[in-house]
Amino acid sequence: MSVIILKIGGSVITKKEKGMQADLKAIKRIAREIKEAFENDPTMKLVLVHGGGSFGHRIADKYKVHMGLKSGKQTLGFTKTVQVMRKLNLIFVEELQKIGLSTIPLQPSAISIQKDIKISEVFIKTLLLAMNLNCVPVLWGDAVFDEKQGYSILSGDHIVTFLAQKLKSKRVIFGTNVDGVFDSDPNTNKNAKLIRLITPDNVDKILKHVSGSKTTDVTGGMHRKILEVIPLVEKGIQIEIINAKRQGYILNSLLGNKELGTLISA
Ligand code: IP8
Repeated sequence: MSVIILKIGGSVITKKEKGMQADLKAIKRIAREIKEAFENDPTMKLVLVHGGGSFGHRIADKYKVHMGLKSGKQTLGFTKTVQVMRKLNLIFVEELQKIGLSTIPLQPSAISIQKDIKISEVFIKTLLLAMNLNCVPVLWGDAVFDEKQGYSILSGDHIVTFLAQKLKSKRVIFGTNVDGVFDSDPNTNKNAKLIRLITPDNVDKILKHVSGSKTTDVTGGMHRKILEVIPLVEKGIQIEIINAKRQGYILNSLLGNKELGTLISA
């Protein structure tokens, strides 16, 4: 049974415009959808990853944690970034546990390190043991120790691409706050069309129209996400980008519907 990796974007579970605030309504709905997916398929193997949203990105940006250690003043910011992400994760995992999902938080900054902003080590055994006991591991974008730079940001997307390969996953779902990848910016062009399929052959053309993130985002937006997953696609992993703000989309994609957003596949 192949593992599904589901990343829930920080923009889905936090309110970006309102300081540091979790979107409890969205988290509760997502929890229900995941629960229903398990009721439909109790053998499903799932790993959850969530992003930083208004919790991690602003504080990381304030102290320039993503630039690595340049001045000692940043170190407090590094520890604060870890702490706010723990807070967001606590809220997220608590809601999942409340409705009966055995979710186990695995703090990325405690089980992994980077070297020059690339994952160099992850203590993956904890995750495997958790899954053997039918627990759903929950990881998140975090500030982590970096062997070269002191510390750096490990984005949730990067965790996803790393785990997808390690766990030989066949499907990765990115639950974002947009319907998928568009051929132009849907915020400025009302005729923008949703691209249903991206392949390694058409990706360069598509990337010319895809921008980064519009809000404070120290790890880049959709552009970088697509670039990062192409090597996975070439290894036969299917990537789906869906709008996790839409009711039922997480449930339906977990149940196997691949036509909800943009599919990136060979
Ligand atoms: O939102 C970044 O994770 P992402 C997390 O998945 C932090 O890119 C701490 C900024």
